[in-house]
Amino acid sequence: MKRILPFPLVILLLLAGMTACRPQGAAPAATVEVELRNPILPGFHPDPSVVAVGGDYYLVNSSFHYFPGVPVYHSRDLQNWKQIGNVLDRPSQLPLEQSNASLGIYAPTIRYNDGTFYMITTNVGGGGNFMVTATDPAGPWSEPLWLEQQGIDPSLYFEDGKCYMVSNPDATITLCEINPQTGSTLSPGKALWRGTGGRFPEGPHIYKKDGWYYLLISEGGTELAHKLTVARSRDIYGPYEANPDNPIFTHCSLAAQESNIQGTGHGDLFQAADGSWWIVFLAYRRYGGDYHHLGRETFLAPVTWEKDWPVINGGQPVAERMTVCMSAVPEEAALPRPHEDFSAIGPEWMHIQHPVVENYIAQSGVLTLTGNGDGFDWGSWHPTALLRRQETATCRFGTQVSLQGDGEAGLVIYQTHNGHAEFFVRREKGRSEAAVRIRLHSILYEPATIPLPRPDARLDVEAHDEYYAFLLNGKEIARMDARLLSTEMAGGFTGVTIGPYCRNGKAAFQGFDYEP
Ligand code: 6LW
Repeated sequence: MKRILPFPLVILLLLAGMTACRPQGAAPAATVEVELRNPILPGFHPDPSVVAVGGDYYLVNSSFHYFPGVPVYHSRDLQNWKQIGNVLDRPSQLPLEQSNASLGIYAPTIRYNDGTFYMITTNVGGGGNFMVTATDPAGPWSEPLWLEQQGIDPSLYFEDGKCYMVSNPDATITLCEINPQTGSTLSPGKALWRGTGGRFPEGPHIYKKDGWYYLLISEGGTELAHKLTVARSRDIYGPYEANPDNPIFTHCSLAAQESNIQGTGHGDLFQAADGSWWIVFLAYRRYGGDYHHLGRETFLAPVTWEKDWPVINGGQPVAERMTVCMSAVPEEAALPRPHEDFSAIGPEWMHIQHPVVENYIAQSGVLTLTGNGDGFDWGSWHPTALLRRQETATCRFGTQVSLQGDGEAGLVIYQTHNGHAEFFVRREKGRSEAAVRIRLHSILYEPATIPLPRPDARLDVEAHDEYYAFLLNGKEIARMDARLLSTEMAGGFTGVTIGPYCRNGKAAFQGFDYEP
């Protein structure tokens, strides 16, 4: 019988000049060659985990000391992802006292079983491993069930009414059975695998396909030596045999040494609605040499199976643009929001640790922030600041800020407490000025200080891959090398976030403009 493509699909194929193709394992539905744009989630989106439920895909990332924690994204086409909430949006779910850019929420895993979504993760320094559940991944999610098995990067695997947890205590991937209703441990931890000898065996996930249990892990640490390795067994408790072709994916290779994409690892495999296999994983893009400041980002690559082992992207390095076979589902329209008026503070806005709620008032397009003395240095843990991810190395953001009396308020570019920059208006003893201040470890530097008639100014920042330019009322007054805020320099596991802040006094912001 002749297959008639739905009209919108025909248009889509014609417009894009796409050719039909069939990914391995995919059902004979309409699939086409498309250009995959990586990273699928640019900017600070590390440790991705994904679950496919019918034709819907849900993805989570780690969030460290930010509140709310664990962003949740939804997609139907694997290319366009929309944030639908944050898993941990109540302080009771997310103790963050003493937390910083190297602590707090590490690698989450999202899974679905029998009508319930599960998110399991570690709050490092804040109670260890726990999981929460929801019937709708947009929330609300439950209060935490705290788990006994130690190690980081816990993951869940469900089969035949049983729920297994895997994590890496003592650098050994270890499995136990748990009660998913209570979190209690039902079996002693069984050591499964220590990896192939790389440091930091972590990020384990278990999958089953064609009678094999696969144990996918990361080794080498999250920097340049990061890699994915895999082992398999006929029995979930092992013994596991390592793939002779390990590592199955790394950019720490001759083939990828010139790539701007590095640090590839920490992946999660999944099967799409059409039967094809994919992996989400983290990697970062380098700017200005071996430096990255946007954080570890979420990438996607196709997976095939050869001799019952997964092969990622045909064994080749990934690129920012790749031709892949995908089901031709219509794309969701991405919603660019160049001007944020704060009428409804969306899920992309975050705070460092828990906010002091009464210090934030949004009304009629104006955001009024009250400072509490906290800035972004060590010891300042509750700054009045609304932060969002800087997603592209080239972008522009800005605001009009007016101080009401003495104080300091403006824009922050924050990587960690060791590396951040502020562009602000300050009023002290009746004198007003605008200034740029850069903190890098023990160095504190103000490259520009400009007197102002009033504590009121238009502040814009232009990010140009390797540097930031600071524009006061439209005129450039200073530049900063972006490498100063790189993870290599400032440390942590996060990426640059940007937004309005008020350190002292009270300030009004006429919204926030952000153009990627
Ligand atoms: C995470 C670990 C990792 O727990 O980095 O790159 C750690 N992989 O799996 C923090 O994100």
